[in-house]
Amino acid sequence: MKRILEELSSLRGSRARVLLCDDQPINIRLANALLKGDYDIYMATSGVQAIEQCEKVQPDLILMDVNMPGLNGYETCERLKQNTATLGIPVIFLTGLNSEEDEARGFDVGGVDFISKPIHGTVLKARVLTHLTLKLQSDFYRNIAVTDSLTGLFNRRKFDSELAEKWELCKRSGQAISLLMIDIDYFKRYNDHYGHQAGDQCLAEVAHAIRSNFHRSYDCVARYGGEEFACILPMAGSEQAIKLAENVCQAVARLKLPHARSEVGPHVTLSIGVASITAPDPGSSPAGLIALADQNLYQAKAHGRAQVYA
Ligand code: GH3
Ligand code: MG
Ligand code: MG
Ligand code: MG
Repeated sequence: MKRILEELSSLRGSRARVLLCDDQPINIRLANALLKGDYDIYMATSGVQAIEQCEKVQPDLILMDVNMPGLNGYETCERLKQNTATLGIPVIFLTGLNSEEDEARGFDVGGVDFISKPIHGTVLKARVLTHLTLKLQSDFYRNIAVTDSLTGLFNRRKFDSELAEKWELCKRSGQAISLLMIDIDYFKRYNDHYGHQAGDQCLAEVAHAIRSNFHRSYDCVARYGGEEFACILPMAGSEQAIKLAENVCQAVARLKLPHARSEVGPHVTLSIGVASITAPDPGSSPAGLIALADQNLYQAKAHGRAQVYA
């Protein structure tokens, strides 16, 4: 088990993070002494502090006391499970309570395990290791499920679910949403001239340059298919979307990737179709937004490529 966790930690490039939450510093010290050799430890002495820490450091596991002044451990766990940003963090209760009802309540509010004090070091360490391994494994597979392996961008599956979600969000809140459809110009010729492996390398570099223009956490940049990319910009109107699209073109131009067979210049260029909706109509679906971005991409190609069309 330990080897698997070490492998998963090294794959993601950071040690597992454990948050210790207990109102008694002596209990935190005890658990810390047992775990600090293997994990990065964070501490909280109240439920409110634990919630703050969760949002800040995204721990992989919480050891949670139950009896605490203010929010108790059960209430804290319930709050964490109501927030999409923290609901995936497993909670192990570590408490002086030991009745069947107490334990059942712990599972009821979303805990994954329940350990009654006094602490037995080897058992605590084994349970922590088990739950951390499950957590990092699940993160690993979830990550693979949404990532395009060549470019590191989100994949088409994630794009589809993000668009549906962000469309509904903008519909409910009456806000604008924009979409960029991006296509590399004359890419078939690039492959023919430089070879498929160089083509792959080019796709990865272009993807990285595209990504570097997006700084809002809720923007989604995806590989839509082949040499096409798509970006969802929730809460962004046409002006902002066009500006971003221009920036994306310039970022790729700055790479100066040689393209001897392109008809629009000596370097790799992009054509981008931009579509924006001021506020999605009730009952509407995002299919119209995709169709519009596609049409505008076609226009960008027809008007000579290496340009943004909105
Ligand atoms: P246009 O300017 O009209 O977009 O021309 P194009 O040649 O870019 O468009 P076309 O759709 O004819 O060709 C796209 C090419 O992209 C064909 C395909 O070989 C290449 N391609 C798609 N996916 C990959 C990939 O993963 N790796 C590599 N190397 N090439 C890919
Ligand atoms: Mg306590
Ligand atoms: Mg294409
Ligand atoms: Mg193309």
